[in-house]
Amino acid sequence: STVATTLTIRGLGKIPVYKGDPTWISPKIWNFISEKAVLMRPSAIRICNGSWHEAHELSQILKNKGLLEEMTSLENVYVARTDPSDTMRVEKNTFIVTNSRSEVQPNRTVTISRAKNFQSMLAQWMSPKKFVQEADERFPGCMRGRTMYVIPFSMGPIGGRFSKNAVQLTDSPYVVINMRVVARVSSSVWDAIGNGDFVKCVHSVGVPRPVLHRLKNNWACNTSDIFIAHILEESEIWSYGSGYGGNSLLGKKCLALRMGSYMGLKDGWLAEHAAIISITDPQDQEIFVCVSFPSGAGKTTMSAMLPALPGWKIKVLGDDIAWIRWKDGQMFAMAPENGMFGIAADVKEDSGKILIEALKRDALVVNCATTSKGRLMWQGIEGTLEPEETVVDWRGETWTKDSKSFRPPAHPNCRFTVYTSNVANVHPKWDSPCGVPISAYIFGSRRPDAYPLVLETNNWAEGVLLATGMRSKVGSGTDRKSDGLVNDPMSMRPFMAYNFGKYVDHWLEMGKNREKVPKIFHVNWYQEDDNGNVIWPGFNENIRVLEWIFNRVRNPTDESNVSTSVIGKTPKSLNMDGLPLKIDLKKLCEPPPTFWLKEMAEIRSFVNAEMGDDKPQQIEFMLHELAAKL
Ligand code: SPV
Ligand code: MN
Repeated sequence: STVATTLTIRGLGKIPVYKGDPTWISPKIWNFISEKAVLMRPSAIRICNGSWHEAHELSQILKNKGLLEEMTSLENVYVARTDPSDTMRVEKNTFIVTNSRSEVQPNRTVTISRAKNFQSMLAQWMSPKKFVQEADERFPGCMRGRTMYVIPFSMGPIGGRFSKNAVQLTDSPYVVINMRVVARVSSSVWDAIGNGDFVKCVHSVGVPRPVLHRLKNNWACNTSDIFIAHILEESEIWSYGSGYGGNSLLGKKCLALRMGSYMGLKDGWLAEHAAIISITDPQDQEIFVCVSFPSGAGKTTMSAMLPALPGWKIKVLGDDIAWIRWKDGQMFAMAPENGMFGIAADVKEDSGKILIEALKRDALVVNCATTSKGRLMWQGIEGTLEPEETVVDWRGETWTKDSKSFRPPAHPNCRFTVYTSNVANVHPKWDSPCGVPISAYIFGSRRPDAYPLVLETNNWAEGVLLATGMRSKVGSGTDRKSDGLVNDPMSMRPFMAYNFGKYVDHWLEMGKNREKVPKIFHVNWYQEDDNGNVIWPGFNENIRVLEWIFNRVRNPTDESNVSTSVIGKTPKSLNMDGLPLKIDLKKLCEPPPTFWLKEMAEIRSFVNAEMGDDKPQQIEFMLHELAAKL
């Protein structure tokens, strides 16, 4: 690139500034940039503008360095293979920094033995003092010999009344090309910020030059030293050591969920780990719903669903994050993201048609395999391989279809980055600055046990209570490993940013004193029989459950297809037209009598441990009341 300007930064000296014009940037923002440049000591600065030209140029540079493979049979599709140690979110080194511990961890007046060595599975707290120590061990000089990219971005449409502006500094051009897909990256964000607030994001892969060790797959990372911190009061996010999505695309989990949920607490809204979709029936009636499943439990799949029942349509506004607030007497959900970062592994040609199609142009894929025909490959679609077609797997090793030692071609957390607007079933209102009015909130977990296929909770508060107790089998996107069920309240366990009792209280408050409160449903596509086989076909057949939900929302007084229990309502029947399997709906929807009693006991012990004295009275009251009724 040609040098646009040479600037002198006090404390750093002369530094070339490539591309963008620094005079666009207000002094307040420039202070942030120059201060961090002095700390991290890059050899150049590049001000990004989010253009196609910029993405193309960076992609070609990365391709020439062997970091990206360009898919010859597809249009503007690139594949990255990471260092095998940098493939997922790292929960264990993710922290929330606040002055007082109790803003993040539960208060406790009574010391019970359990509380003494209590290790929260939700947000981890760090003191500002400890943060300074940890940051001092990592960030000084961490960008030596590298270019520092300055990314102006907005979560939500640029200038939108509920959008949040931010600037991310990074030494990873790979992060730049991904960020411009998942967030709105543009020079107009400088104007949107003006002299106002913005979230300050600092990211480094932690590999200053000269590099003294051999990089794996040309992928720079420092995974033994990963550190991700959110300073809530300062609106600052610091991330070190990883180039993987959730650790490095700071607009996503760090800003739109963790920082966002804290902003929402103060301003009366919610930032949630949920897809936003619309369901349209054969009569062209449409409802909007939020769908909150834990990581790797099918939000993206559901967002791109091609319903098995004729005449029904699913459209997507966002597949991962929803910002929710009241407006004009209705609960609105807005998608802050510009793109999707979904799991590619196991996406199949039939059930995943829309996603397969979306991956044919303008996509980035990480840790999949590629074939000698210039195609993408992962487990689930090996059947499409031609006899002579060879595969280079995600580790960079070559295989053929008949290799005896055929291994999974892709990492189980192999992911793609695509523009929401490139997905065939995108909703025309997907980038509305206020979002859409939702009439139902659907929580779901991955549970092999008897948790019902679908349950309409009795009211907002009880729906929230059950969401508080959500447990699920963990997916492949995180360093947390477990064979059993892991608590994942509201699908937010890895993204919780403040005191859990306050968080649940905020949820309860959101549903109080309102006329039109969305119904809360819980679903479970993953019930298994005694042999460990799932007993519900899932995927595009889930429309049969959505049809029931749709009818419950549209005709709440029609109770003809409803079985009522203490916990809530379940369907008496579902539309099974065209389904070749015999479905035992009773088994799917009616757990044995002791099930809910045990479930309430689990919820009770979880909230006692994770909320301490901050447990909302209403939670205690509902647990008591439901247990009595059961
Ligand atoms: C998740 O793990 O929930 C994701 C992927 O959506 S990441 O952005 O990496 O967290
Ligand atoms: Mn997610």
